[in-house]
Amino acid sequence: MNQRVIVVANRLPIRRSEDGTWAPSPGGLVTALTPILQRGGTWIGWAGVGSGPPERFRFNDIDHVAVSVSDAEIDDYYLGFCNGTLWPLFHDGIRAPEYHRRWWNAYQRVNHRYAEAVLEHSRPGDLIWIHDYHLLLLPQILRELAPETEIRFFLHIPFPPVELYARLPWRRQLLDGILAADVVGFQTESSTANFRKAASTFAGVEAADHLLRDGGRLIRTQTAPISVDFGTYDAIANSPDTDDRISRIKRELGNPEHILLGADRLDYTKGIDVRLRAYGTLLRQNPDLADRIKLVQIVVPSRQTIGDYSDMRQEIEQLAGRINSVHGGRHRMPVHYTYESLDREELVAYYRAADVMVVTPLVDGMNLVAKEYVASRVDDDGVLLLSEFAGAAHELTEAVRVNPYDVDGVARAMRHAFDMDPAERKRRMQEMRQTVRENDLEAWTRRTLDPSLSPVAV
Ligand code: GDG
Repeated sequence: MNQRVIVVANRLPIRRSEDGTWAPSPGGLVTALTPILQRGGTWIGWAGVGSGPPERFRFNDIDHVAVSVSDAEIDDYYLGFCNGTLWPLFHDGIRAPEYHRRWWNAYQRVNHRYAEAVLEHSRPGDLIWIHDYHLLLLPQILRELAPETEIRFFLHIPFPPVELYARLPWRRQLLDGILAADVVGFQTESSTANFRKAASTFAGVEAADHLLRDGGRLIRTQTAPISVDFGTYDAIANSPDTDDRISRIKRELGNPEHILLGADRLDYTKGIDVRLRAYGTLLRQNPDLADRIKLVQIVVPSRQTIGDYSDMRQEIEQLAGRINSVHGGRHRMPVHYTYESLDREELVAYYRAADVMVVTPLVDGMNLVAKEYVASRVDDDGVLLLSEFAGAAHELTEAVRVNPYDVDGVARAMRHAFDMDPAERKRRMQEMRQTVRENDLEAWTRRTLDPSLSPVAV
């Protein structure tokens, strides 16, 4: 595509390194978009810290525009409306969403600020590509200020069933916000269907095929499951450095017979507590296993100042501690728990060291960890245990599927996973690798930026 792409997301794809300089964030989206943006695009977002970089700067051959968000707005817009209202509501309401007019006001204000930045740093003909739940009002604000702009929007988290969405006091405003985009993308068919139902119920648009008609405008909806950069994971996993890391990791863990792995951002949607409970059940039912297996749980710090998150952390740490005190001994700890962020090379080594990857979200837009595990298993081995409520479950059909609400079922699935015979493990992993290889991040980018999806004439 020759059009210049302006990516707008809550965060810029950079982070501050320990020496105070800026470095690219290691995220997959950044890797996928870098070549496109290096041909002349811009990334607009918040730098993640109050005293950020200059407003506009070139980094990694990409123009970056930093939007400023004040401390009060971090509270009301980011921690408040984004992560205290929208995040829980859009994740099946598994924590009670809070509705505060002050948060809503801040959300509107910050969305307007992003719109000003887009207008200032784009020119006619650019494609504006807006990401995620932080910026649901942005398409409409832009459409009003610059009606001819081509706008695409992608939601990374699930769109909830209409019965839940109905509770939102600002349900109409947010739908109108999104509906001003030309193309609206979702991770799964059910999110797409939920959005279309909500749009026809509360925003009075007509739905037909993949289109929505809003007066004289047509909006296209698209289901496009996001993926990972298969080649990069495959290459890291194949490197001699990874082999050394795997040996070190296994040695440090005491060379257990079987390693189960969980790696998640701290979040109550990820079901980290579920897998610890299931693991405790497994050990209770099979006491002989405590000497032979180890669950490694890596928790990446996230949104730590929100009460639900610190509560979840405490609960997880208590569960891990209890399992170690009940089933452990002086020289054995059945759970190895860390609360830290690892670099990607180390994470891939853990993926390769793990006989079973345990991914048990109660609800998840996609879950990239599941796909990264598959992309890293260059040895065609390893079993993926995957919640049926992760978006990734629709594609990774050869995973061992679990209902994360059924703790006994998850415990049985863990046992089944490491009892699985090698030929079946290989067949399943090869099939999943084929799926992720063919539907990798580049394929997703091609689909979501496909020029033939451009505005449809009525
Ligand atoms: C949202 C949606 C959707 C993990 N440990 C470390 C680390 N990670 C990286 C993984 C992975 C990413 O974090 C987590 O991605 P997920 O997809 O699992 O989850 P969310 O953060 O909730 O993402 C989700 C996604 O958006 C994309 O659309 O799939 O459903 O909730 O890439 O590798 N990264 C580093 N250190 C770690 O220890 N650096």
